[in-house]
Amino acid sequence: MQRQYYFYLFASRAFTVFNHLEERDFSRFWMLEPVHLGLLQLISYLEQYGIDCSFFGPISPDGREVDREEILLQKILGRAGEFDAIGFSSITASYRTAARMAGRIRQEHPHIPLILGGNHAWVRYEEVLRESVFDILVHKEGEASTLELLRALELRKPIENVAGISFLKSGVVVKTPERPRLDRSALPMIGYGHLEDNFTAEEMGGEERLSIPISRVTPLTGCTNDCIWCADFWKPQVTAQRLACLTGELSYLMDQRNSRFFYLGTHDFLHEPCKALEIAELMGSLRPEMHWEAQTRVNPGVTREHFRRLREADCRCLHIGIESANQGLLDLMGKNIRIPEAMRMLEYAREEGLETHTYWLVGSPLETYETARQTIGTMTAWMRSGLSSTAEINMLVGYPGTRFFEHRRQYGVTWVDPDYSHYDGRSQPTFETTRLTRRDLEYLFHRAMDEYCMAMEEVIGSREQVTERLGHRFPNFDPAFMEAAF
Ligand code: B12
Ligand code: SF4
Repeated sequence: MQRQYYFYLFASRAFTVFNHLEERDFSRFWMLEPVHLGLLQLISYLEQYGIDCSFFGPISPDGREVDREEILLQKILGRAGEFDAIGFSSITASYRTAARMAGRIRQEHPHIPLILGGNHAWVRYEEVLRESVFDILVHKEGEASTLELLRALELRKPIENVAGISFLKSGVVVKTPERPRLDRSALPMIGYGHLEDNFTAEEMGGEERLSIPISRVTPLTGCTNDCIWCADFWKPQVTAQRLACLTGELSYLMDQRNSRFFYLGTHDFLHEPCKALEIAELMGSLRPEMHWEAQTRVNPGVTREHFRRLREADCRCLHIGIESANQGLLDLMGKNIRIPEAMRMLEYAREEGLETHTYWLVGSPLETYETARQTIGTMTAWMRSGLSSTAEINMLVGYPGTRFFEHRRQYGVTWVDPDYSHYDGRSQPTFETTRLTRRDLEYLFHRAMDEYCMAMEEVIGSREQVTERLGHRFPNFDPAFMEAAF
């Protein structure tokens, strides 16, 4: 069912926002897998200060299924002796893999300091330090903390004075003070040049460089809202990248990485409509065959005129989180949107020629069978009416560190899955509540995907018709590529 869901998700996007992409671009989607923006950003920052870095990432040549973990591990082990420290990045779902790989490195190279960064390490720092071999955890933004940490290690100075890290000292967990947020507006460009550090020509499909047909750029970061289940730490301010830096990044991606579409990974693009239009103007001045889309929140202050100007600037689509069709649940989760306002915003955007992509959830806090059915029904109604040109539905994962997870009893949660590797948002329910069992959640999610596919079939055609229309632009359904591309 999930494959069919991905099929329709892919096709609906291929027929709308990606309709200028060619067979060649689609055949390169697998190249998106190793692009890790956080690590590559960290590398370019450290190199400014004379610290040499090498980037290792997973790759599945031509989309073939390979043992990603083992191949990656062998590559790191093969070169480990060259490094003064080895760092891993993980989110909750990949934490166990990172810990397992670090364990193998520790066995063969017991003296190399092992560092972990990324979203999971700092929300569970005590647990991670106690149960894994990682020596030091870098919390939240990594750039300045890692630089100071590496300098201290190099000079054999105590690391207690480095803000933004945690480690074990004589068996006791030490957490140093938080570091204020970095001014990210002038960071050096993401170190894309390091992508190929550890790939053979064969792994890159015989090409000299990996292509990034769809690129994610972030001219704005942060969100002033606070949904109780949001695991994102780039809150609460909205900060902007300098336009000159953005221009350089866009040119690089178009010229050197064959980018043909930009996804603005902004949490709230229309937070300040004037700023958004300034960015839009820049995006609109790119090559005519270049298109873009952005992620934003529902904002009742945005007018038709704003949408018209976005369309003129070649914006193809806006991504908007709706999550639930039940206003009571939206209020409870702190989403801070009103459904009629969301509908009006979508209507205006559609009338001005923009596509709209909405996000929905099964398993919102205090969800019942009825509210889930209401959400599924509304999502499919909006897809059928065209209010939402395309859509995505996910099962809520309560990530450690979020209010939903930490105060779960308040939300009727009776069980959480202890296996973090299931927290990837696609395989199975990770909690159970007094209102919905795991089986209920699983059933509702399957039902949601099923109804999604039925609605899509009405809108864009049967599988056979869609396959025919797609021609050679056929997707690879490996979730690693689907996630990276959509
Ligand atoms: C872009 C993005 C993606 C992209 C690309 C990811 C990438 N690796 O570049 C794609 C679309 C592929 C993606 C996929 C997924 N993502 Co995602 N993604 C994001 C997003 C929006 C931005 C990440 C980013 O680039 N940030 C900017 C960079 C600069 O920050 P960073 O990566 O955090 O890195 C900084 C620090 O964390 C630290 N750091 C990171 N690593 C390391 C390592 C070391 C050694 C050190 C010292 C420091 C350090 O330094 C970096 C620079 O400051 C975040 C939300 C967010 N805004 O953080 C979600 C987010 C990270 N994703 C999330 C999830 C769940 C997923 C998926 C599982 C979704 C799914 N259902 O499939 C997949 C899994 C993919 C995978 N295999 O890892 C969750 C993770 C929650 C959690 N606690 O686990 C987040 C937080 C979104 C959310 N709110 O729920 N994602
Ligand atoms: S609106 Fe989006 S980014 Fe902002 S808190 Fe909610 S889920 Fe997180």
